[in-house]
Amino acid sequence: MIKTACGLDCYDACSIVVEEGEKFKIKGDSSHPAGNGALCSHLNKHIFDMPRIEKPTIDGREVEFQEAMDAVCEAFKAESSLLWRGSGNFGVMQEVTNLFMEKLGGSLTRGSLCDGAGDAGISLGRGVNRTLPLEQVAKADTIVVWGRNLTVTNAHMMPFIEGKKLVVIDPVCTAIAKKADLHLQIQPRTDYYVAIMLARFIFMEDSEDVVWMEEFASEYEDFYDYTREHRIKAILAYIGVTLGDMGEMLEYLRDQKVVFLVGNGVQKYSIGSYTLHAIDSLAATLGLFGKEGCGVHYLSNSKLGFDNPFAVKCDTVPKAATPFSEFETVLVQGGNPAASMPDSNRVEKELEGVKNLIYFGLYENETSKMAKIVIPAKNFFEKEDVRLSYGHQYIEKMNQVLDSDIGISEYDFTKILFDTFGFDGLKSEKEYIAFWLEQCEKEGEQYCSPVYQAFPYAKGFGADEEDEFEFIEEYDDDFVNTKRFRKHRKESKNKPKDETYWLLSPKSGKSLNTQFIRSNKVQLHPQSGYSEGEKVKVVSPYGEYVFIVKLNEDIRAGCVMITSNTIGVNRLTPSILSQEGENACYQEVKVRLEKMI
Ligand SMILES: Nc1nc2c(c(=O)[nH]1)N[C@H]1C(S)=C(S)[C@@H](COP(=O)(O)OP(=O)(O)OC[C@H]3O[C@@H](n4cnc5c(=O)[nH]c(N)nc54)[C@H](O)[C@@H]3O)O[C@H]1N2
Ligand SMILES: Nc1nc2c(c(=O)[nH]1)N[C@H]1C(S)=C(S)[C@@H](COP(=O)(O)OP(=O)(O)OC[C@H]3O[C@@H](n4cnc5c(=O)[nH]c(N)nc54)[C@H](O)[C@@H]3O)O[C@H]1N2
Ligand code: SF4
Ligand SMILES: [Mo]
Repeated sequence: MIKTACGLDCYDACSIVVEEGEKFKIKGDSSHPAGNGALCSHLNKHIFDMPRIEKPTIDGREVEFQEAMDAVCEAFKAESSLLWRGSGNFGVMQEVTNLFMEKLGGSLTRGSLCDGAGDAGISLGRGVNRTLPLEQVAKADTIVVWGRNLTVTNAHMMPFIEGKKLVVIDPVCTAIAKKADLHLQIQPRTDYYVAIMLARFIFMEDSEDVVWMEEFASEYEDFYDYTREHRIKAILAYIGVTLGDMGEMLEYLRDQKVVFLVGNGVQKYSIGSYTLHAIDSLAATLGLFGKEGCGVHYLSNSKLGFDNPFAVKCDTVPKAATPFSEFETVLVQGGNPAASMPDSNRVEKELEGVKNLIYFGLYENETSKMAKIVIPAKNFFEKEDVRLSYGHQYIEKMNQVLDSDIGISEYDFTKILFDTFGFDGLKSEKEYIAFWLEQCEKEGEQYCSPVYQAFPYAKGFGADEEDEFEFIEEYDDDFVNTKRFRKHRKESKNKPKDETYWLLSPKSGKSLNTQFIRSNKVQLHPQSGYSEGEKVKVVSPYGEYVFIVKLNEDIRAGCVMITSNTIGVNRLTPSILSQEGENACYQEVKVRLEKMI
């Protein structure tokens, strides 16, 4: 029996069994501790339905591989080069191309489109962002799903939360919210305040864990004072909850084993780091670190504890606001920045200013269409790799389980560049893969993170576990009623009354970001006055686009939802960076709707 693992960017990092027989058939690995023997529709269907790029092209003309790679090598002789890597494949071997950029003196990106703001907030409090093991999730009394669309983006977590008390904090009444004992359908971008208010109430009623804090978070009295600087009545009104809701919430937190499953949704804002830091500070108030059945589970740092052979010293530019046109040659690998980055209007202009845009990927998309040179890649079934996970502690060897004439692996691509430029130092693919796997812990046959701890932070915080937890002590909000937005509203011809909506842009079950099935819909609350199937123009300070209306009464009034696989969604989003973590801020934007006549 051959196994491999799913390379898609997803919490679950499923292990896959390739069934014996003539035809290539796969199924979930029922022996894997994180899966339950099932795969999702991306692997059961979408990935096999998706037409691949089969031939390399130069200026749209199909060419032989040799000619295309000669053109790539020629392009890298330019004055300045940038590698922009997306997360289309999560295998560690994706990063091997860094080694070429270092030798060449090219640039890479820093920061993130994804979880960087939250990660920065966690690092401020805990020093390092460790994984909360799934067995602790399974031992909790209460699960708080906080801005994570569990059934869609992290379905393999479901068996671990079965039968527990369930609270969901989300502006949308998601499928998991419908199952919850309590759903706080809050106003977007108010999670920081939710956490601070809850911490304040915990202190007020003396439910805080003084014994734990005395040892691990001794500045707690300052934190209590800090929470008291926040006015209760005004803030609860701003969040959109009542004192009664908060009282009910406390019932689920007080004197219990609690796990917060915090998702990407809470931190797609300039203030995203403060939100995670505040949630962690609430968790510390309750003494939820280092204990059985307790903790905060966010997208963890999967490379923590590894000596990364692809870590290089290069100049960097911020990923979420990349100034592409400053480079003569840009290699886009495993991503679709023309659609996935915020502020597509800016990105498009920037990409048009690149002399040699090289796209290295599997599928045609907005970025491949703009590229001068297109190089087809091998997919994760067709090459060797190692799969780490940001959702759990388990690690898989990804084996080549399919032969294909299509495409080239990242390793082979890098090897050609090294050979052509006469660079030395590239080791064999096998050596790199062995180097990653050697560093893993092993539980029987199962690879595990080298820094796996059953009870993370039980000894302390920081990389050496010698520090205390640092509570949040400042919050710098620069958005609510920003001058920029008010100015825009004044200048706008079709003056909105007051119908400005928060843009929610979560993931879709039909796609993995922009891979697979795309959408053209904007989801509106029926109260918005629009009808199903109608066209509507959505306008933000950054751009506008026409979508088809889909009514959805599960969305909080005052919000619209456009999922990340929707064509045109990022014409509406800003290319600002989060205050910490240099992350994209997809939801730091309000939009208005214009009727199409
Ligand atoms: N099917 C599928 N699975 C995926 C992906 C995919 O594209 N498709 N993408 C993968 C990737 S790259 C990532 S990063 C993960 C992310 O997966 P998740 O962590 O689930 O993140 P999102 O889907 O972006 O948003 C989660 C929830 O946050 C809510 N939300 C929005 N704004 C707020 C807010 O201000 N406060 C609160 N409390 N909630 C809010 C949304 O309504 C949504 O229900 O999923 C991975 N898994
Ligand atoms: N509006 C909005 N925008 C978002 C988000 C959102 O929630 N809302 N989410 C953001 C997040 S969390 C993320 S992580 C980003 C993701 O954004 P990107 O990292 O740009 O990922 P995708 O858009 O999914 O594009 C992935 C591409 O990788 C290629 N690919 C797949 N496998 C391989 C491989 O093995 N080798 C190579 N060379 N190429 C491969 C495929 O051709 C595919 O088109 O999007 C961000 N953009
Ligand atoms: S996309 Fe996620 S849930 Fe689906 S098979 Fe891959 S790892 Fe598992
Ligand atoms: Mo992501």
